[in-house]
Amino acid sequence: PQAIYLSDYRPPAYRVTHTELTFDLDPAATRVKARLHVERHPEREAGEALELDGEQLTLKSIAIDGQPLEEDEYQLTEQGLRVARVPSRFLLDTEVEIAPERNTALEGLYRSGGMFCTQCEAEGFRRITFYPDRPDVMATFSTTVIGDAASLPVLLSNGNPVEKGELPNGRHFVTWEDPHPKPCYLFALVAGDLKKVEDHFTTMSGRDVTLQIWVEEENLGKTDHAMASLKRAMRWDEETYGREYDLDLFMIVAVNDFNMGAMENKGLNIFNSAAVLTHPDTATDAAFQRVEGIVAHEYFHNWSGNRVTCRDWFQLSLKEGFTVFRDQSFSADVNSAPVKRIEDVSFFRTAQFAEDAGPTAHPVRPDHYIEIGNFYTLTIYEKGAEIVRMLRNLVGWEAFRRGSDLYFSRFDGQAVTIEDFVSCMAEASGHNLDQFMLWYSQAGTPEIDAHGEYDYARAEYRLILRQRTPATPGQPDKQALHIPIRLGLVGTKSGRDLALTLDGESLGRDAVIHLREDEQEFVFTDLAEAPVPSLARGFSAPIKLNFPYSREDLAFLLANDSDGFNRWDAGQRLSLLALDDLIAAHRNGVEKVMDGRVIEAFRTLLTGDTDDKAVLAEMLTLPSEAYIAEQQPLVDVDAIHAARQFVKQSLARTLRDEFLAVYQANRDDSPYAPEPDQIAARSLKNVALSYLMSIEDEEGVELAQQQFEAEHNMTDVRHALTLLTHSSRDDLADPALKAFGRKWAHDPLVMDQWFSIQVSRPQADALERVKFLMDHPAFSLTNPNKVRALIGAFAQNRVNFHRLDGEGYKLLADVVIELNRLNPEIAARMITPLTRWARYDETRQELMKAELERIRAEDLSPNVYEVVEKALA
Ligand code: B3K
Ligand code: ZN
Repeated sequence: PQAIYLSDYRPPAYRVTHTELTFDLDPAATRVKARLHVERHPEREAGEALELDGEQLTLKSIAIDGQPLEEDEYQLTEQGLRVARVPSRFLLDTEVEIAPERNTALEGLYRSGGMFCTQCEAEGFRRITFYPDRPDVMATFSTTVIGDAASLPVLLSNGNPVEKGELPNGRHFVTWEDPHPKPCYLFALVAGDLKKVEDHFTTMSGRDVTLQIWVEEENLGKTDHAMASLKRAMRWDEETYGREYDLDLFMIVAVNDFNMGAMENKGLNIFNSAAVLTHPDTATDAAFQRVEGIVAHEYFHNWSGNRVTCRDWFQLSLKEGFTVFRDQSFSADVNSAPVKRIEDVSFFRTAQFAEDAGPTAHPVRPDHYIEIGNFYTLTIYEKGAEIVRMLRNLVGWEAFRRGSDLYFSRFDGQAVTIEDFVSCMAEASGHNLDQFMLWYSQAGTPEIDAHGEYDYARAEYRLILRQRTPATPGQPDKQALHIPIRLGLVGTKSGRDLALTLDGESLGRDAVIHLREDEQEFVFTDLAEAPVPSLARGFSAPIKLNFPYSREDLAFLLANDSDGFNRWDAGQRLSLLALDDLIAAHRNGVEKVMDGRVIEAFRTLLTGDTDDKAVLAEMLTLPSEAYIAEQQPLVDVDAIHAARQFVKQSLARTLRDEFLAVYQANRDDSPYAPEPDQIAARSLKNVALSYLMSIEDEEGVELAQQQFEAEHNMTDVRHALTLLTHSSRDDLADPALKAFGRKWAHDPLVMDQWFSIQVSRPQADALERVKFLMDHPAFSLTNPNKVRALIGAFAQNRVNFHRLDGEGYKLLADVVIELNRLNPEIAARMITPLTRWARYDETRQELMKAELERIRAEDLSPNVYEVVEKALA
């Protein structure tokens, strides 16, 4: 496979202004007729060949302006079709045959259960018909779908239905027209025996929009939350960004087999059923919130992605980073903002930091790739969103909104670049963002070493910041970035944020300073008391910030910081320091001693009166094993697990009564609602229960069993089941698992949870369970949700995946080898844990590399090839 370079970008030689498609659906032999209205690109010379992308297509006929082409007038290759001589403007007619039932890659047109559906981003449309499959070719579409009337009563595509009718042989058709020019990656088609739930939305200019969610009949009771979320998102985008929906119909379809969460096809969003269906009995609070976020994300793409799209796939973060930022802001506005930020950042610092430090590290705008499907990453999405967040903070919301308005009006209907976006922000704000652009081209996580000193005599605090970004593959040398650091100086006597004066300028009590050089000194004057600095508040930049905090400093910030995020972070840092000692003790075979300061900090949290239970639940949650691992120079899986378990159990033993009191105080028998107050109380209660269960406290066990058996809502049931399953007692685990598995055998999304819970247990039988469950009737290697639930969850089970006999690695490699043939996109994602081999001890390194070599010896898809080559480079 060949790499593609950003620097090679050229506009297409020919563009398509209008596309007419006719699908005659058949599982084994679907016919696709395409009539493309083609014209030469004004910037390109006459006489160039027409090159169309096409893969796995059987060409049946081809004609230009009605004239069938002779065999020597065109060439077919593995990648597409070439016509050497074409006029400057013409109609191209082709007919191809494809086999949706054999499409296990789930790209292009495929079958999911009895239905037909499509996934075209990034390059799936070329598996449907010959086409210039690139986002800078934008056309209006008219699509006729023909199918069997009995088995496929519903035939959907983008835009508005304009005609329908009966055909001979029990077939029928519907014609759809999408008036908005779009790239083919936004094309969608769905056909199946689906039922709909319908609602309406009146837009800010008073237009009525019909909203439909299409599902299989048995899921009709699981759409309320998605519909409510959609309406909230539509209103929010009008109020916050001034964006109005632009068609009369907006449809969401739930499908069971889907590689990602969802897809923003124009007017016809296709969703993984896991990302849209909810019910109090089957979905957890986290799932409700995830659905809300994804529904909003796909809807927001209607402007940030569809109306204004990407010029080429290197610009992917243009739409994804901006849209993630928009959905995060939405979720923060409609739920608990501090908790949303804590959740997003803890995920980011665990998973994106690991990506940025590994062999597949890449800039937010990569400059080359082999397979774009490998670039739907945390870096493109989440780091891209952090960059947009920094921009918003740098220029302020009002200028940001003006910049956003300018961007949408100036580039409406166009395919543009990241520079186009940032230059609107620069223009609207008057800021110079040249150095800031480096965030897009430079990979790796910047590390900031901070030092501070208070001078009593001069009443000054000197803060020195040094930045360096470690080398990443292909980028040995890094330049200094423009890093906004939001900070406060918390007075050690008053416990209050002190007034900040920098270079004679008064900045208030919470301010942003700008680090632009490798090293900079900031001197804050007129400080009557010594401060503890609270740095990078709210995670003001995607950096690692090191400051030599003492444990007393951290306990102080945990108690006094006015920034909720940093208060939480101080607690995490305090726990991490204690964990460091315990990890060392474990490795050296020394007796472990619990740090009393952590216990006192927890006691204060548990007994204090808090107004924010959701944040308190986060503060009582220890850093995850994965996050602790991120902080270690070399990951010692067993020591990390033992140390964390030790802290948890020590806290539980000492504060048992306090945890029990918190549990009891937060029980609630009122009917389930996914509302912030209820969610907060549930999470606090469940955190408390997990401490009690960590010591298998008698009363805790009883409460967990009661909670499981009460079947009040899935959040509580699932949490209790997890605690019982992860306990050391099989007499607790087995009956609960059995009961749950029997009760939910009919519901694939719940069975996914059942799979995950058991294969993530710390007990030594996790791997055997995976093998056993791979033969379970509810498991299937061709369904991405199942693969993630069983294999993906096991690969996150740190002690068991990293078994010293290498069996965990072997199992994953076996699955990757099979998936490489079935579904390359999923296969490439599943390898990720093996690519991180450099972080482990020598024995594990060798075992992991051996499995990567074994994969490399296969006949590889470009997706898997690219990842494996990087991992072994
Ligand atoms: N844009 C889609 C991504 C689909 C890519 C699959 N290869 C989902 C989203 O970000 O909204
Ligand atoms: Zn997206």
